[in-house]
Amino acid sequence: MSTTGQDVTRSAVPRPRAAGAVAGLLAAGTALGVGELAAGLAGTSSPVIVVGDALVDNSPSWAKDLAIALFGTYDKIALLTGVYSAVALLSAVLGALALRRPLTGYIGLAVFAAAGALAVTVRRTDEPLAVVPVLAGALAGEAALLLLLSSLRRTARPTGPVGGVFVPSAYGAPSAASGAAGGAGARSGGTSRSGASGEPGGGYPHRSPKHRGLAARAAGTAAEAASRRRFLATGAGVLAVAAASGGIGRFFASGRGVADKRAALRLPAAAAPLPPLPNGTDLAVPGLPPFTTPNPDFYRIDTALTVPRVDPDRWRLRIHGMVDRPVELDYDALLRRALIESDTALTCVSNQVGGDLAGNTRWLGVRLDDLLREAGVHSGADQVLSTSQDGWTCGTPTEAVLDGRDAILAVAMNGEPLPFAHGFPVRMVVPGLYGFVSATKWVTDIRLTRFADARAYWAQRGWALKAPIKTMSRIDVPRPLEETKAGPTTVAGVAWAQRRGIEVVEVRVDGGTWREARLAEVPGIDTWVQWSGEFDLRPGRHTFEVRATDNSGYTQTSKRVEPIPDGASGWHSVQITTV
Ligand SMILES: Nc1nc2c(c(=O)[nH]1)N[C@H]1C(S)=C(S)[C@@H](COP(=O)(O)O)O[C@H]1N2
Ligand SMILES: [Mo]
Repeated sequence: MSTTGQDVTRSAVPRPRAAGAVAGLLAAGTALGVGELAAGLAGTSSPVIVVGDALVDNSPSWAKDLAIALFGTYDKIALLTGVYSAVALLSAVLGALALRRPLTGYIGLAVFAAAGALAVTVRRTDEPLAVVPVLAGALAGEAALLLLLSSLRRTARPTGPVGGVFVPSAYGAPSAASGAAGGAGARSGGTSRSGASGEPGGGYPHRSPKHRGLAARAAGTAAEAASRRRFLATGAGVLAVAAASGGIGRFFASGRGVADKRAALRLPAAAAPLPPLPNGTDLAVPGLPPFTTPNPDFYRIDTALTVPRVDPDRWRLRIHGMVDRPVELDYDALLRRALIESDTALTCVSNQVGGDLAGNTRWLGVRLDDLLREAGVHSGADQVLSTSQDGWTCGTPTEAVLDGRDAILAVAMNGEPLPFAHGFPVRMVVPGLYGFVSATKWVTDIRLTRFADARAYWAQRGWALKAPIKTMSRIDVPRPLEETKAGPTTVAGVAWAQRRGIEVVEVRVDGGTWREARLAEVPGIDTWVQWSGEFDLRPGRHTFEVRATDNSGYTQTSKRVEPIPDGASGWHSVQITTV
């Protein structure tokens, strides 16, 4: 083979190893980007973080000390930089090797993934789901490598008279292949497009080595440009996917910083703490929900597709509209105010008779009436229109906020900062009103206005403007259609009439006489109350019914109405079979 042939080979595929390295980097980048995205979506740590954490967790203390000595507080950045650099270096080498032996690349990536999966399993914290982003990333990385390698390979296939020359080079083996390919190029060149391509002198076989070299170089330049374009286009596409998925993943993950802040929060104690709950709020009937609803069990109702994660450091509340002095508060300023505790049951207007869209807890928060008085509410401003971070609106009667009940900006429930799903960092709670007119989660804006002038979210959709919670009772035990043993049978449930309190709960079986149920203790009138009764049942089918009377003397009506527009009514009944 002539020197010119060698020249052609070299110029035709510019630094194939470099292309391989780039392919390797891009594949690894895709793996990391998609891993980041999957982690963001799954709410788990990203693969790089998992690997970094595993390294930190499992490195000897002298290494940690050294790292801290060398990098100080930048030790985490140094560690991640190290992880990224190692991945970059290894993937570039792998990519270069994969040119000749694609399998090396695929297996290499799989080994990366296995290392990531191992990191997940050796991590001390229990986060098995973190393996999902590792696998997703690995799959995406393999796919990217496949695309990139095949774009390089296609590049290398004969594309013209001397296209064959590039085949071996493209795989990074210029010396072994150039001779054979040169011959192939010469042969095919003689019978194909050489004439048509307008090259002087006709077919290669009749040319001198020098001529052959020149022609090949000319054709090679065209093929080279095309090949480069193809590889660049594929590479750009892969890069875009990697960057976009990584960016989106990061965006989702940004909420995790807020989770850390929430976890680290130490809320001040209440300036006016309530006494502990009285003994006997729980009747200890199996199957009866506890008096205090555990936060994770608290019903959740909102219009948010993804739970907003509001950074407490960026949270602001504006109180404005029909007021003398608009107020603006940040989270610290809110927490500097006197906090009160309030035992209040929340209820959703959509709750059906017997439904479970109610929960009871001890809230911690700042009195809203104080704030409104400081702002100086204009007369005629009959609506407190609150808006959440995500744009949901809620209209609360001003008089309900100002009449002395525990209308609060709540920051905690059941001794814990509000869970994200329940409005972290700040929500409204106004006892006695259904949630849609009182309980704005992630509240950021409160405007004093008139019901005549502004309609809140659900009011625009046919629900009531004002919606005090209706007196309600529910049977929780036994469950509907349960089969129980004949004989002594416990019936139990909860009842609520926030702002009035429950005076009596009555229960009856099979339409018999109403019997007064036993009532549990309560700390106040704004919670629910547990009740229970005993019946001696014969075998057969039985129907229990319950009704409550509140402290205003009102007894629940048997008239069934649907939740819309202002809450369901009617007696709850449960059928069972005893054997
Ligand atoms: N931001 C916001 N707050 C909201 C809602 C909403 O959709 N968005 N729904 C309200 C309704 S209808 C109810 S019943 C209560 C439920 O509160 P919870 O999810 O903490 O139980 O939140 C209220 N606050
Ligand atoms: Mo609701």
